[in-house]
Amino acid sequence: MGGLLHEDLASLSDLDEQSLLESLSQRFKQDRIYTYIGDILVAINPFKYLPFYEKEVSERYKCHEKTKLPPHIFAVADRAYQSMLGRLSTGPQNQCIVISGESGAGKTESTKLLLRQIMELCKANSQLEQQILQVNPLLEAFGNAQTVMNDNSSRFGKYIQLRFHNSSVKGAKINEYLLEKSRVVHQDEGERNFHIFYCMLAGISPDDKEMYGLLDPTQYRYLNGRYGSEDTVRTWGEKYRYLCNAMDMVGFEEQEKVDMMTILAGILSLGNIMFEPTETDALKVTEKSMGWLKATAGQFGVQEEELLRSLICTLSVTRGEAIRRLHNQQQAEDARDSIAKVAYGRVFGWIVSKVNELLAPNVDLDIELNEIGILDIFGFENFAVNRFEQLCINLANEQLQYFFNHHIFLMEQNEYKQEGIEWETIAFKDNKPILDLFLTKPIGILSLLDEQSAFPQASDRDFVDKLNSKFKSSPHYEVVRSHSPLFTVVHYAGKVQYNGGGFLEKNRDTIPASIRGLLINSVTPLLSVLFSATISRTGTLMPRKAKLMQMADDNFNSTRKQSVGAQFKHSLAVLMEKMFAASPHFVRCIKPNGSKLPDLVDNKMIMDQLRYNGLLETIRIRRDGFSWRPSFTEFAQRYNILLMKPNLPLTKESCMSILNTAEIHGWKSGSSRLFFKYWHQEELARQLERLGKAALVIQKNYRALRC
Ligand code: AD9
Ligand code: MG
Repeated sequence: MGGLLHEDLASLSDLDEQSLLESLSQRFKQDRIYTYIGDILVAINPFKYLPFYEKEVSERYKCHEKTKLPPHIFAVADRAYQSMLGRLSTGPQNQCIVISGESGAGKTESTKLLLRQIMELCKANSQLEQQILQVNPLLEAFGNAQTVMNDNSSRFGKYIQLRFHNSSVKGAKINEYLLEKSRVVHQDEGERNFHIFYCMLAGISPDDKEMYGLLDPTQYRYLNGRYGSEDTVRTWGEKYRYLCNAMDMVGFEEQEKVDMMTILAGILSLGNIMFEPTETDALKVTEKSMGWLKATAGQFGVQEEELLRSLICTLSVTRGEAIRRLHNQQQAEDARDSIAKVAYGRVFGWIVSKVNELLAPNVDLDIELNEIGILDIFGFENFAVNRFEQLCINLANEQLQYFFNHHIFLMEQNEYKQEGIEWETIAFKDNKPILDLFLTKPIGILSLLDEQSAFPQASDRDFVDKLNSKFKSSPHYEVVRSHSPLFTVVHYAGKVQYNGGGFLEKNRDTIPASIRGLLINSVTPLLSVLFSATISRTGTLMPRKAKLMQMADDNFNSTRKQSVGAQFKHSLAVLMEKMFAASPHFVRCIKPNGSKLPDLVDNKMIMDQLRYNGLLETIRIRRDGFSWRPSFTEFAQRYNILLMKPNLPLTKESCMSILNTAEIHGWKSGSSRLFFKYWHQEELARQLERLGKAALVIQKNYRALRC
């Protein structure tokens, strides 16, 4: 079949944009959603169930030769695992799998498949592996939501680090990035709140519903008064039961689950509190929402009067004197929403730290662990209205594209130059200038945002005016003439118009002292702990509370004073450092259409993605280039066995003898290293394996003879 010929696009001698598009869409129409570009996997989202992931398929892809089976995400898992163990190159090494693509392209599904297959590769069916697999549904319930681009859109980024000793998994760590907290209080047309709210309301038993004080879902303003069809509700209910099970398996305690659900119920009630003016300057809670105030106070475990006070006024202390400032209606609503956002955000952060505590490797400190990291962030987004969250999400995608470019184009071509390899430079779209537009100090977008956020009187308009004056001549920035604080960034993946409204507030993300004080005093242990980060650890806390407290401290203390933008920038830098220190594997996810439908190809949409992902250039560099570049020492050390001479000097000459014996062709030699095609590594691995098998047979015969 024609499609089969194109399983590896880097093997084609001549390819232009149009034939690339045709190759991919032909394959897609035959349900061949996976295609290689050398060692890079391209995955097109099928939006339908395909019988590709069954046990039998998973078995077939274990320790397989890539060229003998069709392209598959399981092959990426296998390669990362074998490389981590040092079976494909010199010695065990940390690996990272980088999955990219726009919102709804299939990153999270790919992550789950990778995780599942890596756990299969570890073989043993231990409790730890089961726990690791349960983490995803748990995080998805709290961190994913329906958007117009994806029904299960990740509203946070995650980097999962799987830790191994030899071939078995010893633990895992989740790093989370920037949960979109604002979704708790507001969702745009056609979107929903985080899954957990709907699942909880659909799946909870009538008794528990009463215990948590939950009412009819359509009553809640934070859910937009919308719920779901009978079928959807049934699915949510099933998900909730599954989730409770997952929490048990991961190791959450009963009381912790109860506390968590009570806080979520409190958030829903809080959202229904509305305000109206009184005859004096003060506000009061409307008659209709008195019941909600009472319910919230009960669910949050705080005094009703105290809750009311923190909503309708702010207390500040200036020169030892307490000053009370009354809120207007907008400020009261903002205070209400900020309690909801901060409470939800902290519950999420706590879940992640709890998971990390439960899955931490339980091994001696001197045992060396190797790692496979899997990065699944929120994909590139361009909505009708794009806010601060989209700016951060798109910045993360810009950073990832840079990481890809750096590895595939920059590093590789620099090495050709340094090592004197003859090479015709392949141009690629370098997005470094866009990254600089965001990150340069002191005049990048994030620095200017921080500068403006430091002035209490500054407005979002002032911020956008500042951007306009600084960047009006940048090719990656466009001034928008409007009364609203709008501006446009020309991203690697297209132009996005942002609405600067709310940027300063979201970037500051401060919790008024009175709100923190209110929640610290909660009688719900979990809530109190989540807000006690500043209390001394030697306080008179109960042991359980003290433990929770320490986790909360670790999670929040270090980053408390930084702005959201600065924190995000820092966490991206830390992530990049980790990723640059590992061997990367790339999965490029492509979205075939904007309607989330199976068997539908929108050629323009795919072409746009091929272009901004730089896939044509990637094919060229993988076809003509040398993606495996071991030093002479590394190479001789690993493959001297092919000459049956373990004490061979680690020199260029030894490498040449090995390559001669192995009859490998098409490689080049530089001044300090060798340059191989991506498939050479597998060819050599095959020869080593054959040799290993032969050695085993000899051993067996020898033993048989002795008997
Ligand atoms: V976002 O940036 O988090 O908004 P993702 O993560 O890239 O996005 P996701 O993996 O959530 O997208 O995929 C979107 C939907 O496509 C899933 O909910 C599935 O319904 C569908 N999908 C994705 N990959 C597959 C697949 N391999 N097989 C079947 C798939 N369906
Ligand atoms: Mg996702």
